[in-house]
Amino acid sequence: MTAPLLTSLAAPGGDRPDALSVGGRALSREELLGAAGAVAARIAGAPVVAVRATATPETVVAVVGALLAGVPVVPVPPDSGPAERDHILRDSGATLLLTGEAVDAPVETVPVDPAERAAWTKPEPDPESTAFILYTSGTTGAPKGALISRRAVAADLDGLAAAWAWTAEDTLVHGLPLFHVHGLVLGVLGALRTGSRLVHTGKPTPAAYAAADGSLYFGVPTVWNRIVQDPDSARALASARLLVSGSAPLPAPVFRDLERLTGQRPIERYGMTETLITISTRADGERRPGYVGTPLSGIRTRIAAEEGAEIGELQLTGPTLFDGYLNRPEATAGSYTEDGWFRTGDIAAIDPDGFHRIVGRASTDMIKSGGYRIGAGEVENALLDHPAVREAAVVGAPHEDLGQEIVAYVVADGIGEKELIDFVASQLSVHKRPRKVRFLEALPRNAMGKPQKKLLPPA
Ligand code: MCA
Ligand code: AMP
Repeated sequence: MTAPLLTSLAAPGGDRPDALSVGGRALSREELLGAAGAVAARIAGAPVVAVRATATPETVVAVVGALLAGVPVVPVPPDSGPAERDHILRDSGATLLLTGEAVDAPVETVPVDPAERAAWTKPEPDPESTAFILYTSGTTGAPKGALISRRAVAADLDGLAAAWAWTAEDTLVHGLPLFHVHGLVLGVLGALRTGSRLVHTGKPTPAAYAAADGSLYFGVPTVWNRIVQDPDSARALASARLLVSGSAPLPAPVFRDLERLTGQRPIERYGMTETLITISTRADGERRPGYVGTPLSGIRTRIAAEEGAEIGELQLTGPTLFDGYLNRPEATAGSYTEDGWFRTGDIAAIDPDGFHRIVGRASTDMIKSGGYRIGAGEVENALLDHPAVREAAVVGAPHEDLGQEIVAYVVADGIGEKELIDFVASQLSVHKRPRKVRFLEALPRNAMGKPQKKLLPPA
C-alpha cells in the first residue's frame, strides 16, 4: 500500500535551517509547513489554483500549500506569454493565481510569503484526488492538462526511491524549472517525501552544480552536455552518489565523458508527463549508454511491434499513470489501446535481459529541445497569429546541445528572423521560440495540398 502523499513532510531525524534551499534562499521544513499552512488556509475550497512557478521558495510554499488543502495545482511557466498563460488559466478553470511577486493576471492573484506561519491540521485528502494539472504539448493545437492524482505521485516517488536507494541521507541538487514533472514532482516532492535535503541552484549551470556538494544530481541531457564541456565542474561531481539523466535521450558520448570525468556511469530514466517516471536503471545495477533500464515497481511495459519486428511503440500500465486530459475525453481515449494500455508515442525495444532502449518518437511533430516537450502545431499557430505570416511549418532539427532545435519555415512578407523569434517568445514560453527561421516562397505540399515536412530544405 502506498502511503498518502504528504505523510512524511515533517523532517525525519530532525529539522535543519537549510532543509530546502532554492536559488540561494533557505527554509527549514518547519518553516515550509508553516508558510504552506497559511497558503492552505487562504485557498481551501477553491476548485483549482494556478501557481506562477518561478524557481523560488515561494513556488515550493504555494505548491505544498495547495497539496495540504487538497486543491489541484496548475503550475504556470513564469515566462509564458499571454497566449499560453491565458489558455492554461482558462482551460484549467483556475480561479486564483498564487504568486511571489505582483503580476497582472486575468484571475485573482494571491500573494505567497515564506515568512508567514499557520498550522494546518485537516486530514490528508483522498489519494485518488487530483494533485496536479500539468499542461503538456500534443502534436497539434494548444497544450492539454494532464490530471495527475496524489496516488500516482506517491507511487512514482516510492518507486524511484527504491530504484535509486534515495533516502533522508541524500542531498538532492538540481536547477530545473518548477513547472514540469522533472523539476517539480521529482525534484521538489521527491526530496520532501524521501526526507532528503534539496538544493535548487536557480539555473542548472555547471558551476552551480559543482559548488552544491550534493549526493544526488538531476539533469536533462543538455545540462549534462554542458557539464562535460566544463571538465573542472564535472570533476567536482566525482564524490556524488548518483548522477541522474532524463527527459530526453542522453547521447552516448556525453554518457562516456561523464564516466571519464567523474568516475561514474550516469543513471538514465524514462518518463512522460502522463505516466510520470516509469523505467530506470538502478543504484545497484548495470548502466549502459543508450538504455533506460527496467520498469519501476508496479509498471508493466510492452512493445507494439509489427509481426517479426523488435522495435515498436512502447505501451505501459501501472499505478503512476494519469487520469486523462482535463475536459478532453476523445484525446484521453485516443491515448489508450482498446485493452487499456497507455500509448507513449515513443518507439522502443526491449532486450532479452529486460533493458529498455528508446529509439525515437512516432511523430516528428513532437519536439524535445533542452528536455522541453514542444508541439510543432502550437508554434505554427503562434507564428500564424502574426499578421505578416501566411504559412508556417515547424520541425525539430538535430542539435548537439539541445537534442533538437526548433526550426520554423515560413511564407511571410516584410518581416525578419529576429522579429518572428521574439514574437513567438512573447506569446508562448520563451523555450518554445524557434532558434532559426527559414523564409520560403511556398511550403512543399502534396497533391492534396497538405504540407510535406519531409520535403523541406535542410535547416
Ligand atoms: C533568449 N531569451 C529570450 C529570448 N531569447 N527571452 C525573450 N525573448 C527571446 N527571444 C532568454 C531567456 O529568457 C533566458 O533568460 C535566456 O535567454 C536563455 O534561454 P534559453 O535559450 O531558453 O536557455 P537555454 O540555455 O537554451 O536552456 C537550456 C536549459 C533549459 C537550461 C537546459 O532548456 C532547461 O531548463 N531545460 C529543462 C527542461 C525540463 O525540465 N524538462 C522536463 C520536462 P534567463 O536566463 O534570464 O532566464 S518533464 C519530462 O520530460 C518527463 C516527465 C521526464 O522524463 O522528466
Ligand atoms: P514530457 O511529457 O515533457 O514529460 O516528455 C516526455 C517525453 O520525453 C517522452 O515521451 C520521451 O519522448 C522523452 N523522454 C523522457 N525521458 C527520456 C529518456 N531517458 N530517453 C529518451 N527519451 C526520453
